[in-house]
Amino acid sequence: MRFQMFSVRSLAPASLAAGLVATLGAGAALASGVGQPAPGQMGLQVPVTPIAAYINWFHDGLLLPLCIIISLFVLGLLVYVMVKFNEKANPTPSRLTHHTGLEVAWTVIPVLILVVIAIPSFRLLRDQLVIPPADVTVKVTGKQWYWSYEYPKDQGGGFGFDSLMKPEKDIDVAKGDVRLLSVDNEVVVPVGKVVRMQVTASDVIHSFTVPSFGIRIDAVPGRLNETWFKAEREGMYYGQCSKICGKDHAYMPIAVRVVSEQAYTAWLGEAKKKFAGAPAHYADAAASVRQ
Ligand SMILES: [Cu+2]
Repeated sequence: MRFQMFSVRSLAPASLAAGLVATLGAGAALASGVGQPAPGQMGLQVPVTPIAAYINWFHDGLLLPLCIIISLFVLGLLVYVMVKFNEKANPTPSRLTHHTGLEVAWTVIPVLILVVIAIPSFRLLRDQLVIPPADVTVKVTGKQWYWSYEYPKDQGGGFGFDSLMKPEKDIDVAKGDVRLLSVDNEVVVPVGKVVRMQVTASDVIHSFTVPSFGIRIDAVPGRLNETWFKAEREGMYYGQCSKICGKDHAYMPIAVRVVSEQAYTAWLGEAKKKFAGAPAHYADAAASVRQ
């Protein structure tokens, strides 16, 4: 505990600065886009799932204020000590070495603060990890350097496709394309439904992350991880691979289009025709694995 007090103290100026910057940046964050970052944005992306909303509250409503209060308190203590107990103001220092009351206080108060943080933190973990009955399941495979998606047959799917970043020359801003985030084939899911993502990888570890859904889970070869989201708003939501996975790590975006139930059913019908047979990249990847 004492060690912790020291480390908090030594970190104080840095965390204070971060807290102030984040507070000042809150104005800029108001202008943040939905489903993608906005220029100059400081805060988190606009949440569109209950989990993401909870994460935003946890960060902006609990952790950041606590951080700012503790930083200001420690700064105040430092200034107080510097003014009151410097050599000039206090030429004969006290020889006091123990103060039971103070020691109990600086042990118990941090413990209470940690408990206050732990309760919503564990609740969030439980909500993220205990997956409610799913309406739609999609399997995601991270590859160097793109994502593949599979829609199971028993849910009207029975097809898979690769999703690669649109090259610079194909970006059409008028059509809503976003540089470095738009892809050739988007994942399409229905609004207001529980979507379960089963996530794995075929080569190295990747990480499937969509900030506005509040999801981030590692894609590990040989392991099937699961996460879920329930988007409450239609639209395009972007994410990126969040585990350094090789030279094109920065160029394997995730693009999820949330649509109405009817539009989803229509898309399923089209996609089944469009993606009939194994996609070209699947064949490539399989061949390269066999070599
Ligand atoms: Cu990756």
